[in-house]
Amino acid sequence: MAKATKAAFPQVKKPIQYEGPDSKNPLAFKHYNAEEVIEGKTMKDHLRFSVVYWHTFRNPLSDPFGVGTAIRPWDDGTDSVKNAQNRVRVAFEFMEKLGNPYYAFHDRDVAPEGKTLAQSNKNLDAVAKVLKEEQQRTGIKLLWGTSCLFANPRYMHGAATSCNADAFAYAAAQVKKCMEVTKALGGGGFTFWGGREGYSTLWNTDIGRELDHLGLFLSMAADYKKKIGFKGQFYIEPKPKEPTKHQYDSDAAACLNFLRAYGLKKDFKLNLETNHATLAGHTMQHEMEVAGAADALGSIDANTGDELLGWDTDQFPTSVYLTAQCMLSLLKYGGFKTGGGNFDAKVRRESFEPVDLFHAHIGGMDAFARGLKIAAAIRKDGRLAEFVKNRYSSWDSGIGAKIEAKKVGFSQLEKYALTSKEPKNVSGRQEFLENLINEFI
Ligand code: XUL
Ligand code: CO
Repeated sequence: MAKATKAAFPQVKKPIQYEGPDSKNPLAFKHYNAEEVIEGKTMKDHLRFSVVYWHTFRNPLSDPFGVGTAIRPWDDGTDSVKNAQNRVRVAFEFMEKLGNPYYAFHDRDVAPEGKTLAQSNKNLDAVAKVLKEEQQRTGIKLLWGTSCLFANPRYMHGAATSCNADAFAYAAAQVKKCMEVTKALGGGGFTFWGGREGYSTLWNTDIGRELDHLGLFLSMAADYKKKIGFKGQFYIEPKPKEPTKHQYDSDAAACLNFLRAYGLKKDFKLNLETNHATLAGHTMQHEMEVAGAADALGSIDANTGDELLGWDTDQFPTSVYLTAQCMLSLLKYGGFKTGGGNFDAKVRRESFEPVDLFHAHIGGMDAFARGLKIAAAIRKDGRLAEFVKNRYSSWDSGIGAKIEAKKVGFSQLEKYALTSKEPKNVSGRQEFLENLINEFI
């Protein structure tokens, strides 16, 4: 099959260019300069931007109060494999013009679900064939694949944590197939977002049994990964609620506890999403620091919520404070290895034209590029890191060093405290540090 016959984005004739901070062109990058080197690596390699198939190419822009508004002239409105294959050509035209090196998908966003599992698998193979062709034509790679284990009514009680063992089995078969396809497409990872792995009421729920089942499901996935020699990274994506009232993978700390309890820590890293962090009552910086400190910072779903709306609005990130925080934490923990900056974000219902998709992604990429430059400048300046290092200096020698080296216990510490002066604290200098950060933003 050839490329999509008619250009889907006629307003965008050539790839989006970097024009610098003074440009007024809405279809140009002001800060994202792919080949610019920062801390020894190009922006492209630092940020590893990825476009999500589900929002960018499948979201009709409906909300609970109204139908979808998105105008997507290339879509024939059917659930046919042919339409899905044509959409792949359009998606790659978009990404080629945007200049993102990666994309991510759910099995059911790229290919339609059939009447049977066998038919769904066949549909997925037929679309994956076109995905592969387009990947080869453009050099755009799959950041990660994932299975949609939450949309079909069979998963109303969850997938791995369903009360229905048949739903668990179906989900396992679906993940097996999607992992095979992800491997065939050279995917760099596979994500597990527990869409309905949680509960709506505790009156009907056996939490212990459900968690054991989730542990079993993910162990089987890890076994199968080894069996087929899939080398991609597994991720769990925390989210505390929505669609369920409580999801087991509620935040980074809950996921880490779960992974440790079920012996899965070695097999998984976390894919953190800003809007999920805020739904959990955390900042993204908090989530990234918790994951980073546990050597589990894998990838990020780069979006943002709205302070005044309480739900998962999945907006494109535009706050430079947010992106600077993200990039500081990311650089601190060594940057992305397999992961990337995955725009799990959708345009607003009112932004219904195809060109809005470009504005949205360009804005997100520029915001992250600025965040990267700011983070690198803060690191080069060194005062922040120096302050934190000094703040803990009592642990570098004397009694602190002895505690860290496990050379003393409570008895020796009591003796030390009895013979020492009252502990002398110094200021945390929060305001001083906030001002320091603002010097760079
Ligand atoms: C849902 C969400 C998902 C995952 C992939 O809130 O973020 O799209 O990223 O299943
Ligand atoms: Co996400």
